[in-house]
Amino acid sequence: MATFTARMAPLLVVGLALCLSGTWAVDKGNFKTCEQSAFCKRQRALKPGESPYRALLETMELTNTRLTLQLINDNNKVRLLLELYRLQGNITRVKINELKPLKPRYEVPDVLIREPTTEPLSVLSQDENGVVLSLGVESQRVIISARPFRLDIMEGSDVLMSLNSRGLLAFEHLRMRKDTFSYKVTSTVASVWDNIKRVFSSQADPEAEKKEEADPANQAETTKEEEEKVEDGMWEETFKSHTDSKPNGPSAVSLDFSLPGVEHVYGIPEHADTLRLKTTDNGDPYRLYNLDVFQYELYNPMALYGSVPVMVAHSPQRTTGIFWLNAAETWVDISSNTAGKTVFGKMLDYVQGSSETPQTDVRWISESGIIDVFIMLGPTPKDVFSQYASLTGTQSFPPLASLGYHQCRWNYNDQEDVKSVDAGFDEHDIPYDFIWLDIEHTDGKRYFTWDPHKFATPKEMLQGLMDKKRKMVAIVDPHIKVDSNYKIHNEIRSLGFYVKNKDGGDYEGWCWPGSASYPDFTRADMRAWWASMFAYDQYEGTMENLHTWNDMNEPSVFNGPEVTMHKDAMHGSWEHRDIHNLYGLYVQMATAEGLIQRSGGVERPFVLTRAFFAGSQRIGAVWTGDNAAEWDHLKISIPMCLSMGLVGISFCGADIGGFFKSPSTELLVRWYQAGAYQPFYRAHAHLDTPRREPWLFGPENTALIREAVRQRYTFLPYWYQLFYRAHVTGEPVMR
Ligand code: NBV
Repeated sequence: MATFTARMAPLLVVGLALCLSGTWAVDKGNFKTCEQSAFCKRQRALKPGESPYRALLETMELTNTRLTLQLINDNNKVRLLLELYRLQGNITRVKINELKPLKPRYEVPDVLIREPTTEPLSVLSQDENGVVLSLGVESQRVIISARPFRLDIMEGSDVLMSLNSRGLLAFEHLRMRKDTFSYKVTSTVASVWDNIKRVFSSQADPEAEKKEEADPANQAETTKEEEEKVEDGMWEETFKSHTDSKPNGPSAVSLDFSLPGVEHVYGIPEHADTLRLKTTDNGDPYRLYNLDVFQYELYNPMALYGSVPVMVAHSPQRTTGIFWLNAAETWVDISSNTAGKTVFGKMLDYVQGSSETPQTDVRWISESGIIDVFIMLGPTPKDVFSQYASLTGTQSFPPLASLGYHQCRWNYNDQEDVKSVDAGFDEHDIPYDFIWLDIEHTDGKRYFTWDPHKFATPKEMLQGLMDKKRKMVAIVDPHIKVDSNYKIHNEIRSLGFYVKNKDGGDYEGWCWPGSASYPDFTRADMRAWWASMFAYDQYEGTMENLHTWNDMNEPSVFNGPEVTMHKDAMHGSWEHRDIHNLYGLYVQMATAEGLIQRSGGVERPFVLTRAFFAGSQRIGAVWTGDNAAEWDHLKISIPMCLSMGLVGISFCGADIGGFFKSPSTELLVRWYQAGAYQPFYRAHAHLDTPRREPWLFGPENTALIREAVRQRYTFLPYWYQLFYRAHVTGEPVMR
């Protein structure tokens, strides 16, 4: 592993200086393309065609609300188990897992608000080619075709959505590594499974064993290992100087969805791209992998800080949605039969009576986990919003003040500075509610502490703000300085709460404090401990008007692969690979819980996060990270926040003025004016940029900014109302 040393810090500074002096470009070489991500490359090499999967109709079992069916891959004889559910509110859930995985595969916890309510399913007809199921409402049916396996969801004579119609279902089963583990190639999956169980179970049950042998599902069609090719990147993958050890080998899952009648698809944030998603035939798929991307580029499908694996498909007739519940690195390909056709071309088709219906095809590829997909059948956009909300919850209802204006910069230097900025607002008669402190307020980047010189009396500062009914936000990042004199570090270490590296030691990476470890937020006991650290007697110098900002929670690891955590780091028995996109959600969840608890469960918390996942809307606000003081960045803030709203996350904003570089006065004013109409309204600026408080640009511009901020406050009751609606129904605030 390449280590980042203090001697390399100047490089970082040079990087920052370069970007501040004007050359804006993401270093694409730091981030993988699909071609450089072994599983994406493998899966994308699979072209549409006949699927090797066959549904074994004789294995079908139907209880009142659950259908199960085995699928077999005719190439390698590995069996999968398909489960199908009809959920309350016009949602169909399809789960596919290995019938007998060598070990359990990760199923995402804590994102669904509850176990969804199932509704009755019934078989309408069945023959050797397939099964027709009734979905109970509006003549909706699911047709399961056996050979090859595909699934069509119909309403009347319309196909609403088809799964595996392009034959791209792929499920890399867990397997033994051949060169390090010798076993007979003729052994069956079942016997490997049995051996493992025998070794690990102290009380073998002979009766159960007999039953298993009699089960046809376990019998040896399965000389599967004979067939399999070992490709580069299956058991180890190197990117730049980082090697991913992949102890579990290949484990990717993939599935295609066809959307007849659909020309417009939206969602799957976070990408700095147009609202309507583009086809990906001539480039990379959209990538969902929470990453700290320095100087992100606009209009491309590269991953950014957060991921919500939800796509909304819209046509004048119907809106549907796909929620792919998987927290591993994911890529989404989009193609369309009308892509590239001009409006004139489409009209010509229409006049000439061309019978081809427009269609969008999408394909989801994830590195590990299972296929667990919720198909939200609309039919209206509002229905899709409430269907998604019924699964993952709605936007938390924010404290009213947090909908006002926020004044931030990296950094307000000391208490005096805070006081004078605060006074500046009064002097210039500009309303504001929150002033923010970035990482420099801490004692050497030790979160939950204050710099003893610059912020010697934090309570006094907070009280000063409180006297004017104002609030403050202080940053708390999840990388913890490895320092035996730091209470937070000592406790996390002694409680064994850090993420582990592949060899079992505490995972260490490089971040703002230097060497840092990362609490394992996937653990409920860790989250409870973290929450308890926000108590007034633990987090010294705090009061009820201090709220929290979680940054760098992708997590960002300066010297890690793609600036994040190694995929073979361990969270208990799960690899970081399985949970990566969930980490940021858990950080914000534990933090918000802390703020709730410290108020005795009375107050609604305000917590801003940079990384997010499906369900983050239940916790707090999100911003679009490190943008730049450029017109294009102001423009992109609109589709970026609209996209998030479509998938539940309404409380979204972009740094007003742009984080990197210095805005022209006109850009700054325009940004204040546009930002006043976006849900989260915060000005922010990089450490090395000149100061830009609203009164520093001459009286005319101060007046324009004052006017914009006052407009925001004039509409505050309306914002509050919109957020209440979002909280109750799931409909987006920004439209
Ligand atoms: O904590 C410093 C910054 C913060 O101001 C910004 O908003 C975050 O997105 N943080 C990133 C780390 C450094 C960025 C170069």
